[in-house]
Amino acid sequence: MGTKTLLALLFTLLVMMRGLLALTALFVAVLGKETFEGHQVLRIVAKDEAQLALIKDLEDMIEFDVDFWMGVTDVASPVDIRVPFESLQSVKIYLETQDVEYSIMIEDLQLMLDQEQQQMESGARVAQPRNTDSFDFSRYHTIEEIYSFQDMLVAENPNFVSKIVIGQSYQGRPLNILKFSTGGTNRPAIWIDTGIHSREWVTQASGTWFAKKIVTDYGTDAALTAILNKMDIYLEIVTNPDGFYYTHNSNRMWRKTRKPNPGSSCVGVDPNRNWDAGFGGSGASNNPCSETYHGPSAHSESEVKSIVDFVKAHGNLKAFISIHSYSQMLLYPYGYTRTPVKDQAELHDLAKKAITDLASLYGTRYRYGSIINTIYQASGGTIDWTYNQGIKYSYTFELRDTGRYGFILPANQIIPTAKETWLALMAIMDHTFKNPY
Ligand code: BHK
Ligand code: ZN
Repeated sequence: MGTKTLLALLFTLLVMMRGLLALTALFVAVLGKETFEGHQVLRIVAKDEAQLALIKDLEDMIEFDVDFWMGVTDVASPVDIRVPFESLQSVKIYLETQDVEYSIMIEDLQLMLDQEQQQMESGARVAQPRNTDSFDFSRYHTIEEIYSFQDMLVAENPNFVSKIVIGQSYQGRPLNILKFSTGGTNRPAIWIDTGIHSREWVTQASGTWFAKKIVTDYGTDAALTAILNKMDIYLEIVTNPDGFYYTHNSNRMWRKTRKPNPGSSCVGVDPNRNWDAGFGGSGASNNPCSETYHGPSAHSESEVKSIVDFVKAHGNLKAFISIHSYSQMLLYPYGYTRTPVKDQAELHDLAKKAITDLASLYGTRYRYGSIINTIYQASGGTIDWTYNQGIKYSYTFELRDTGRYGFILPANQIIPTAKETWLALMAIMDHTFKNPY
């Protein structure tokens, strides 16, 4: 039997299995959490451009039900994919018949998730923190816990921290941002967001740590104090609350928003493809079932539109930092076009300084550069839009790790991750402060 016939056969089988999977999804909706027993994360390494194209094709083969954890970059960079147990054999055969090399990064995803859950529950047995000093930053927290942390921080620092509700998520959750301000009106400001992709849990956890760090360091750390005497900081920790809730209660691997797509059984839009910067171009999908679905129109997602409205109404943001995980990169625009930004040289040098500072703590190594040159072409991304709005210091972080644990980063890495990232954030904030424009 030829490879072509074999593949055709496989596809037929897979299409049949898709029906089964839809049924599974229904059960999950009724019974609770999706499980990932037997799901593996494979690391694929392409030998040449032809193999790279074959791996890219996997992205469009919805039948395979493959979830790209780390997308296709270039021949030198591995691609990480989560493959459900049901598709594992066929995907492996697909790779093997084409002589594409891969290794197994995660043998059984559910085992890892069970550990994560166990650690969260052992933390939950500790009494609810009554103030932010007793908040346990070394564990992952639910949206309720993070929202209550935010309120405690505001209550403890009424003259410094305030909460602004910039809108509502699709499901009606508040889109909260924390404002750190020592006075003035509409001061030049720095924006930081975490968790726009809900499954990237170390980002929301780090964001929570940053909030406490700002309060602790103001008045004691000279550099941060100087910044905050002239500028404000805005921090949105749970930028995709519906998705975040869903990762805790239904599907740990959820990335997108939770808005239904008319005419499709697939839910959600990729909020990092929904911005009005090359919207709908290469590097985004028009398939609602894709993890990179750009949505019906730019800013169709209220989680995105609320930030857009805030940024425009504020009009004085000088830095915009959007935090993702994983892969250890510091990126600047553009993602949608090869045309370099006019501030490329400055953004590049500052990125280098920031990742050097980051590495000084534990030696964690970051790559840096423009999105399109460093990861892949991606249209409709957050910081392409903010840069085009005139916010020069627009950056995206991809926090730890490089794929050993991926999105399931063990909780004991939260504080180290937050601490090292803070050094890079300080470098960017300090540069922004010292280079007014
Ligand atoms: C980052 C910034 C702009 C465009 C793309 C990216 C890479 C990011 C993505 O949206 O595909 C990868 C990712 O979620 C993992 O955080
Ligand atoms: Zn992301």
